[in-house]
Amino acid sequence: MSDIRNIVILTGAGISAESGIDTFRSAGGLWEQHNVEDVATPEGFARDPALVLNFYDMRREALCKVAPNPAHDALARLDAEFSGELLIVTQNVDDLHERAGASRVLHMHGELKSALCTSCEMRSPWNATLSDRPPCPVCQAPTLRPDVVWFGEMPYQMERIYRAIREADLFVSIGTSGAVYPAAGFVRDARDLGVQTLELNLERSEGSHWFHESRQGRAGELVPAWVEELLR
Ligand code: BV8
Repeated sequence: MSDIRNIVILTGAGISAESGIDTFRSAGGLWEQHNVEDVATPEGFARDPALVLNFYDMRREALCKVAPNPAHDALARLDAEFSGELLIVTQNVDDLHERAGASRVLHMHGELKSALCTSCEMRSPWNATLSDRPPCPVCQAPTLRPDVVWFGEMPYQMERIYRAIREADLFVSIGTSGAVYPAAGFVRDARDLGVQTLELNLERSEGSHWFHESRQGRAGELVPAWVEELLR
């Protein structure tokens, strides 16, 4: 591992599971409680904005009740101590990577703590609710939506992500089912470019067979052990 100079890490809901944030596809997960088409698509938002705004208000409010877990802490340690290039690409819309102290974080599916105005298209940091249709801090129109990438919408900063993967010598996927594209395809892009690939996940995922190495276990145990191994 000593010749590793450039790492891209992809994280999914599994890294936040031990912090008490529901994953999407595990038993009792978010997609069992809500119909994806109703709460995570532009069509669902157009059909019933109140339902969607309440869904994200509930998740935003839950953030203050959870804390980073040892997996987030280990990635923050890597961010602080690893002298090479590092990019943490997260599919998660929670703020636990940042609260653990990581700074090189890219939210490819947006963030609960950001609001997007559909009138002026400006983004504003947001910790409150949106279901009461507050005025946009920039243009005052009552047209704020969650700054979250829904199904059918283009994830954020894709060019920057693909450039980072091209330049990486290690791609690590942590806590994701490999069910949603384009994130689920990153391992294949990496592998086609000769990048070493490692998966850390509770169970085998839909993409496990694409990884050079796949370790099963809880992120709270696997990630600190992997970071220790890398930094030693
Ligand atoms: C796009 C934000 C194109 C919202 C999310 C057919 C084929 C291929 C693709 C498609 C297709 N039909 C449609 C598509 C495209 C679609 C897609 O991939 N659909 C899938 C269902 C087939 N993708 C899109 O629409 C994307 N956009 O393609 O745009 C485009 C092109 C041109 C112009 C415009 C557009 C956008 C997708 C983004 C959707 N938004 N999230 C929100 O959070 O509410 S998706 C959401 O689910 C997550 O963000 C994440 O990306 C995705 C997967 O979730 P995971 O993070 O993996 O969580 P999951 O519960 O699934 O798994 C958790 C894992 O953790 C499990 O494996 C579990 O074992 C593990 N785990 C649990 N506990 C632990 C653990 N691991 C370790 N430790 C533990 N303790």
